[in-house]
Amino acid sequence: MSSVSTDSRAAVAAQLAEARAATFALLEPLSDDELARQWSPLQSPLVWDLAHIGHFEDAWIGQRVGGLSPVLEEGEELYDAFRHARDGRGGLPLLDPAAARDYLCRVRNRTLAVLGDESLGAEGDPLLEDGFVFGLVLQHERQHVETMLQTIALAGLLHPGGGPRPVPGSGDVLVQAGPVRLGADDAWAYDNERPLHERELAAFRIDATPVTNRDWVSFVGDGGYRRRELWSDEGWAWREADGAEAPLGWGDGTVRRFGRDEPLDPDEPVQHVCFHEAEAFARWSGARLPTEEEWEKAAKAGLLRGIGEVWEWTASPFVGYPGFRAFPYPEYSEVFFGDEYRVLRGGSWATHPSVARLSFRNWDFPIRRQIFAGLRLARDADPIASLLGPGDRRAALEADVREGLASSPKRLPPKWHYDEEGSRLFGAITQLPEYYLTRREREILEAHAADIAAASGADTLVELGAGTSEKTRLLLDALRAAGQLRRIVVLDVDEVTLRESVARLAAEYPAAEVKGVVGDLERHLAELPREGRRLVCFLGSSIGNFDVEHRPRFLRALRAAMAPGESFLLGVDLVKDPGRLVAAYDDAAGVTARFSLNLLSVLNDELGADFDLSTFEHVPRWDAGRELMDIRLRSREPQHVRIPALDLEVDFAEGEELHTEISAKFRRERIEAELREAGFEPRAWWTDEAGDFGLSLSAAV
Ligand code: SAH
Ligand code: AVI
Repeated sequence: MSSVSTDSRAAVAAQLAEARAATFALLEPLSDDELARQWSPLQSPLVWDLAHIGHFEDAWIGQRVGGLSPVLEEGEELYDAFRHARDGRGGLPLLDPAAARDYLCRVRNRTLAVLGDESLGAEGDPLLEDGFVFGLVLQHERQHVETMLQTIALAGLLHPGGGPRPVPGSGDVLVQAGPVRLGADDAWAYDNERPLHERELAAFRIDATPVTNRDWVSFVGDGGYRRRELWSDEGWAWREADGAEAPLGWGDGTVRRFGRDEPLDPDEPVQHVCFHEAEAFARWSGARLPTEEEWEKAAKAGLLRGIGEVWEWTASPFVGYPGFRAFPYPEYSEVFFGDEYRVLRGGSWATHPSVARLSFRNWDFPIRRQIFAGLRLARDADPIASLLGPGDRRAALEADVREGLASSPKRLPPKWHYDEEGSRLFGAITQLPEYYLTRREREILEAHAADIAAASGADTLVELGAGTSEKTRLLLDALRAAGQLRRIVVLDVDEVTLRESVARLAAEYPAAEVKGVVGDLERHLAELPREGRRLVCFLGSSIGNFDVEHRPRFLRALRAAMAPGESFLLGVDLVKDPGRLVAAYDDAAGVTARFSLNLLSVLNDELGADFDLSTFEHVPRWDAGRELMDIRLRSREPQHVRIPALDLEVDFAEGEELHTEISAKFRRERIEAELREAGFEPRAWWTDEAGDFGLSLSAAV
């Protein structure tokens, strides 16, 4: 501290005096009995905190820096925080309040003497650099004032009180992907805030304001504390054991504050909730807790309001930053690292500003609610991940069209039917009297969704070629009813339909995390999200649209993307009377024909082709040998088609057919053999009453 001027010594002394005045003022109204009582196993007796403040100061300044012997012989034994757990401190032979105050004064006199010593810091002790050790002692005392205030609140002792100021809710903000500088290198920053370092974060959304009492009232009213699916296993175990039905201190429209029942202010940030409650609330809101990195990035960018009203739970466990070095002693932070604690950020109304810096990391057990803690919600920036961006989609379409129209016979892959209009037309097909597939599959799901939920034990439903996920609701409802549903992932090539579907699913299943993946089943199975225990569904007999020779490859790729024990639910249309099959693909209203022709519209729209749709006709045939519907578009006349985007010109002879789709029909033995071949073990098989459609549930083995 030799580099520190007399002025800064005076400033440190003034800050020490101010902190001490606050400590004494806080306890002044309380009787000796109130100070000495162990009010809760969670908190030390107030008189312990008081003397502990003196002990900490003496240990670091008088003893460590000044080289003096302890002011109190038994100080270490009684007041070292690691000697006795909080709940045992009431039974110790503690100093009485008067003696504790006297102890603090004697320690302080020595501190001031050390601070005034002109030779201080001459030997370059890192503890003294920029007066670090004085900052340590100061912040420690300020933090204990907050801890003591928690005890006073918990004990219901009458006190001038205080609480968070109202911060009316005001929507969320988008934080763009990019780097953030985390931590601090300020002279008085703690070791756990160091080193200052940079991290890349994905884009996210975060609420501008903390969750309010108004929000929490809705959560309680919606059965938030009774709905198992909103809680983690650990969180539910806590809720069951504690019996919590609302934040600590809530009555009927009131909140108990320092021994008084006050009306609940709807605009105040909620406080006295534990991490588990915060997490359940976030899930109920269709959101999540921010990570501490996200919180710090948004806070440092000045995007957050209401910081410093309540500590805010984050999703982050308390761990050291890369390059962490314990200083000045491992017991400050390092011994708490691990996944037992969760980080809280920001500071509460009871936190002194010298502690409530944006890089400050508080931590506590996830079950603690006596702290002045609330939360703020965050969300992924976009629930849709695109593996098939506009560029990729275009490149794939171009390659398929170039190759397909150059081959003989001409052909195009069926996936290109599905732009927004194609998906709409498919929706119309499912309503046609001739198209029994959707209704039959729904009938099976109505009868067996609960069996499927139970047999799969899944907490995550992944749907391939999801479309609007209409029938899938039956499975989702069954998973939800069983208290299993955590996550929904829907994959489709059609981004427009997928986005709408994800928004609706998120609204209908607020307790689940909903993700959409824009992707191609033939290319992107390996990139499916892997979280949770998954039930992968491929419904509607869409597997029948793959080329026969691609089916084993698809099933093998899917198996490779799954973990043993995960489940696969596959819907297949069964071989039946050809008359009914052809009718299903050649409906009287002509909807299927429009669906088929839409493939040419996609080429016109996206590649500037000049197909005249009226010169092609929809031709569905039953291929009895291969047991599949073979669907083509036949040119009614000789014609010449231009596709400018590909610099391609194509001729069609009169009657020439373009292969657009097959729709294979199945028999149980055959599809089960194919599943086995790919590494699945068929576990259950159901059909509708009429035996038109089959649903197979298998396990990845
Ligand atoms: N599963 C729904 C929808 C079936 S329609 C049901 O059972 O009713 C087929 C769906 O698969 C469409 O939404 C289409 O966009 C999608 N699809 C077709 N080929 C695909 C492919 N290769 N990759 C991803 N999705 C595909
Ligand atoms: C999506 N797929 C299962 C439908 C089917 O039945 O093969 C597509 C379809 N094509 C014409 N009509 C329906």
